[in-house]
Amino acid sequence: MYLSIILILSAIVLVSQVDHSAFTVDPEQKPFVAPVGRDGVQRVQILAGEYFFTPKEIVLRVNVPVELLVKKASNVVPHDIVIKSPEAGMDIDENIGTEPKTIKFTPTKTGRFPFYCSKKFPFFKSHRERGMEGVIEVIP
Ligand SMILES: [Cu+2]
Repeated sequence: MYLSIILILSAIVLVSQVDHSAFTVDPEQKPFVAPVGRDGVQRVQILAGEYFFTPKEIVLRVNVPVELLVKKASNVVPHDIVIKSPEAGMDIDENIGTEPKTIKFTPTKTGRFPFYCSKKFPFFKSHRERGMEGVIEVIP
């Protein structure tokens, strides 16, 4: 009897520990607020991997020029970055290599706009479905 109570109690402790860790915030998941350089350009470095972008939430100012410095972690899997929001001044579709590539644009509208990798192997889920997507939030 006592043994089963102890077992139940320890099970509750274990479950609550698991629960607790599920609420731990991953620092990489915080929105990245792009700093504006002395030259008036806001810059963000983006890393592409299997299957993610870091940072995956980017905060940009409207009507301020942007330079994204994009590269991928390894050369094994092909990746690209696509932002299809021409109404907001962002119409981008660029392959990503292990050498950093600079992508320039100026967001012209506030709002939340998706970016993603459009690569997909036949018969497999797309990279976007596997998690290679993020959001650009353009603020006033
Ligand atoms: Cu990809």
